[in-house]
Amino acid sequence: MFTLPDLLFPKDSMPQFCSAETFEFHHNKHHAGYVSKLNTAIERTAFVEKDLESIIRESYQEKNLGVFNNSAQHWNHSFFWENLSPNSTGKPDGKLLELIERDFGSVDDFKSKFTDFSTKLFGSGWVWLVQNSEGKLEILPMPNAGTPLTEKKTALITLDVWEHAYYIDYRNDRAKYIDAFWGVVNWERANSLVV
Ligand code: MN3
Repeated sequence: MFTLPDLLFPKDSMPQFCSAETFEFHHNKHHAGYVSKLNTAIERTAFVEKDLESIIRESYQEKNLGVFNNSAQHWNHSFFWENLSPNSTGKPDGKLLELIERDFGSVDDFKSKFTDFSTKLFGSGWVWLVQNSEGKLEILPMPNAGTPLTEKKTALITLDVWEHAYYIDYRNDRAKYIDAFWGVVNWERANSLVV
């Protein structure tokens, strides 16, 4: 049985990005819903014995969307919470900074490209900063429950652009939500994931 992970920050600690009400709904209703549907979907199947990443990869291969969507949404949301911090340093550092400058030119160029993909992703989905198998950074916009686990790429940063992530605070203004995201990115955690 999978369980909903606790948030590592108080729900009212990032009002400049999302209100406590948004975190409450997003975590306790949406994320919890995926966990609960995942548990139901894998009941009495061979998936019960497997870890989350194997379930995501195998259900994707088998086009078992009921299992894939809920398992990937569970993993994506768990990753998303950890890449937010009320004590964001505001800019990348270390190896991550070097790679961003190498592969995008500058931090500003990276942010503007990521912002552009996030603004233009049609419908619901996720935008990821990933590292591919050659070590190069890429921005991956992925619809619905899309996750870099199926692409064998290492996730470094993600932004949830499903409407449920911002509608309470921003209504339909996704651009304003994306702009506020840059103030709460947990760059230290992203840097620690660089291969
Ligand atoms: Mn979400």
